[in-house]
Order: sequence, then structure tokens, then C-alpha cells
Amino acid sequence: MKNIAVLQVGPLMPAVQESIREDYDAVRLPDAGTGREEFLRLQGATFEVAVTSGKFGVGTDLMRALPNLRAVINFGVGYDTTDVAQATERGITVSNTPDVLNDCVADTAVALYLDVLRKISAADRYVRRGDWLSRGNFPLATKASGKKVGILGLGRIGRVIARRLEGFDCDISYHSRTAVAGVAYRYAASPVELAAGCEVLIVAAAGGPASARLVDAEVIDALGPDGYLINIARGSVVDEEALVAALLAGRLAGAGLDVFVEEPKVPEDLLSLDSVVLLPHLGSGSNETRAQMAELTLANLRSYVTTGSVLTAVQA
Ligand code: 8YV
Repeated sequence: MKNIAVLQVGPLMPAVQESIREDYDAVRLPDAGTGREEFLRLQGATFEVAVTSGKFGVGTDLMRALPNLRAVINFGVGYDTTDVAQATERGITVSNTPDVLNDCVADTAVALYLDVLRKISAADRYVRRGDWLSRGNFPLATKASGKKVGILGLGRIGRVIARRLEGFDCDISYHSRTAVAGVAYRYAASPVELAAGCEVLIVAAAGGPASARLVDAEVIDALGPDGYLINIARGSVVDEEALVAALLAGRLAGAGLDVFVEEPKVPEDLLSLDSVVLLPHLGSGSNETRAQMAELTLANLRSYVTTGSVLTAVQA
């Protein structure tokens, strides 16, 4: 195999980590504050490939400190932590792991949907606390089948979510930057229009500067006090402060959140609310899917090293 210097940025799945060490002698970037600057000053110019995850990525400064970087191999479909604009400018290839995680992320969206509307987690806590014995029946929840659902971002994952919810007889509309050809769902011209016309808004848009705070106070108000928000995309797509304020004031009925602005920090105010379901960013987190993501990450790396191009390149 061609001798290409590979840098590991952030922790990776053990299988990926071991494989890149064994097959490519990958070197791990020291953590910030533990000699990273010195390491980059002395060795930054040697690396041609960086292998990272959506959680860490190769951001603006790190990319600048790697003047001979030619490829970023990203574990995960989301790549908002990588400076794709700089990569494009410098002709650096960026790959991600699309499609293999669609099922699991869509399943997570549906799980949050059912949980938030029917209050499954809250009811589970009710039983464990002994409240069923002491207080009687659990309060009634909201019907989940047949709802008007708006999907923000009808990409690969958004479409699988829509297909799943067709099975729950939901009436589906969506908003994307442009209308998607060949789908029967109603297109809304803006996030506000989408929110105003649905009962549950599901955020499935890619993160990054273009979608930052797309769900703002106005969108949340349009969803209204009987509306629910589900986010399995990125915390950055939602104005988290506005969301918390609306939930606290009862201006939104509930929310199911797998992602947050400053993971692993979750706004303190949400912790005591039974109207929200909080997950630790586990959308793709099944053994089967993570194994497929690992396989595709390694296949992209192998392809870059042997042919100079990756299998699943990010379109900037
Ligand atoms: C991963 C994700 O957990 O693929 C993504 O974009 O958010 C998750 O599947 C994450 O990328 C790993 O850091």
C-alpha cells in the first residue's frame, strides 16, 4: 500500500482506531492543551489524510495547521464540524457515511415521536416511582397515529422517516431548500409555513451554517401550544434558548431531542420536564449500523489511498 501519513482526529470506534493504526500507522492528534500545538507545528505538514468523526471533524484552524492535507475521512453522515468551505477551496476531498444509518436514525425519530406524544418515558418513571399504586392511573396523553407531520429536510433520512410515518396514517408535508421531485408529500415554502400547517415538526436537515437556527422563535410559535418538536439532526438547527423558553411557558406541548447545541450538555431547565424526552445523541447507535459505518469509513480510506478518490464524497 502507498505510504500515506494518516492522522486520527478525536476518538473513533475501537475497530476503526485499531484498523487505521495497524494498516496505516495512523498517529493520534493530541488533545487540546496536551501538546497539540507543538505536535502540529512539528508534524502538521506530514499528514495527507485525517480520519475523524462527525463529533470532532477537521475545523478551520486544524485544517490550516495541516498544509498538505488532501482528504478528510469522516465517520458519520453529518460533517458540520469540518470546514468544508476551506476543504473545497484547497481541493481537499471530504467523505462521510451516508445511507447506512438511515434506518436507525429514522427509527430513533419515530421512537421519540411515539414517546413524546404518548408519554412513554414519563409513564415508565411514573410506574418506577410507585405513583401507579399511590396516585392511580397515569394522565391521558396525545394520539400519535394520523397526525399532521412536517419534516424539515427531506433528504435521505427525512424520506425514511416519512415512509415510516405513512404506516401511522400521518398526513405528511415537508420543507427543503428546493421541492423534491417525485414525492407525494405537500411542499411548504418556508419553515414557518411548514410549522403552521402541522402538529408535529421533525427536524431532519443537515447541520452547518446554512441551516443554523432554521427553527427559531417564529417557527416554534407557528407550531404552537399543541405542537411537538422532534430533532434527530443537529442541535444547531434549532434555537435552543427559544425552544426551552417555549417549553417552560407551555407555548409548545413537548419535544423529543436526540441532539443539542453543546453536547453532552443539556439545558438544565429541560431535565425536570415530563413533556420532553432527552436522548444522548444515539440516533445511529446500534451495533449493526455502527459496524456498517465503520466499514464504509475504512472503505473510503482504502479507496483514497489506492485510487486517490473516495467512495462517498460530500457534495459541497
Ligand atoms: C454519529 C451522527 O454518532 O452520522 C452522524 O451525523 O450524528 C451520528 O451517527 C456521529 O457522527 C459520530 O460522531
